[in-house]
Amino acid sequence: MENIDDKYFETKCVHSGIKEYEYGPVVPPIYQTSTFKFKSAGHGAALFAGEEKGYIYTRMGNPTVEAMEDSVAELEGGHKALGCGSGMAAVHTVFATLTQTGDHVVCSHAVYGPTTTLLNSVMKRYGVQTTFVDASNIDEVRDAVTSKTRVIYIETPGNPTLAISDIEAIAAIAHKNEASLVVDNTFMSPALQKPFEFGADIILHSMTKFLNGHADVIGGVIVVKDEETYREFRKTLNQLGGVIDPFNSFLVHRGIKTLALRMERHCESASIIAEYLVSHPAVEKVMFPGLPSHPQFELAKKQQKGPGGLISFELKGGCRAGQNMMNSIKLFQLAVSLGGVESLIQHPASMTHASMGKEVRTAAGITDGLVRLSIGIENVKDLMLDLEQGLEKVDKVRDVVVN
Ligand code: LCS
Repeated sequence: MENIDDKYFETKCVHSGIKEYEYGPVVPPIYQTSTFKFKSAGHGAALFAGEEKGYIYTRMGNPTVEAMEDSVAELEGGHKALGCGSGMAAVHTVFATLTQTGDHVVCSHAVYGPTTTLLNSVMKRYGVQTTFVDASNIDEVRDAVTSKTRVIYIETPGNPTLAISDIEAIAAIAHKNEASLVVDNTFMSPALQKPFEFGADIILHSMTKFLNGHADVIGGVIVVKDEETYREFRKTLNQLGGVIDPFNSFLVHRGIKTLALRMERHCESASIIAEYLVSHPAVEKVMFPGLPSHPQFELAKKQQKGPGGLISFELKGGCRAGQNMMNSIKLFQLAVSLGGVESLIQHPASMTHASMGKEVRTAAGITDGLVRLSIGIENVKDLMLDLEQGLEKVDKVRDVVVN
């Protein structure tokens, strides 16, 4: 790369979204204000009419929020971004903007539980029907599309099975049918995957995860490719009101500075741990995009720059063994969420994906014995020692029933 304006990804993580502010601060100030004074009645009217640029009211825009939004938009290679109060607020805003009564959505089985539940409850009540498919099978996606399909929605890798969908092939199906392809890029972050480069129309993230990276913020973001789409989304978000606040935006923007570094460590340590789990006698199956045994290993190499920091695995002793292990582990924290500097362990069937119900979970390949790890940035040797002592105890305690 020869042009100083292009910048490498690591450099963008540090500098993106930063502007000139009064007194020359190196990081954006936290404009912790709900509203902004107008210079005159005419000025206020001009701002509302969109004839002048400026800030009105923090739900409609705020400089600290905007700095973070511009950073994410630049890292994803998009036009603009919209900060949301949570990943789910971003998911809801996407469906509320792109669909109306009578429309149809094709959604991957392998998505965060509440995304499935949102489509099966709120969106269904509003008359939007969804067909869930195994989006790693391109024929299933193609067959599910109807003349009413407005959105194809995928998470890749999917939560928690780490199934991978072909963004480029699905974008082609979407565009042939005048539908939008929405990609939840939470598990990869723009450090590892750039869905726009493969034809996605909308990207969203739970910023609660890798983008912030420090388990101290709930936030979401939507990234779009053009001004017209941005305005449509901004209108909906202003009405729904699920915006992020300035302080949380500041924290996410700060977290992003180390995104490239953190993702390198997440990938490196997760790769070592996945290999270790494969060779462990108590482990039945390991799902990790960096393993050649992953069914979409070649696709992962094509569209991902790394395998990511999530590993799902099944123990030979099933659910009981998984529960025993989770109760024995010391350094990994038994908690939902993912993508932070600290390693976490959780049980999707009884936790993150419990709301889906057993039937929907089974169709999505989420078995009762599946355990999910989010690998943090601790020394990998400490993590392995902890797993080793946890895996020694898999057979010791009573079973757990998951409804
Ligand atoms: N998309 C993905 C891929 C997610 O993993 C999550 C949350 C969301 C969207 C929703 O984001 P939130 O509203 O929580 O910011 N995933 C979680 C998980 O696996 N454990 O706890 C939360």
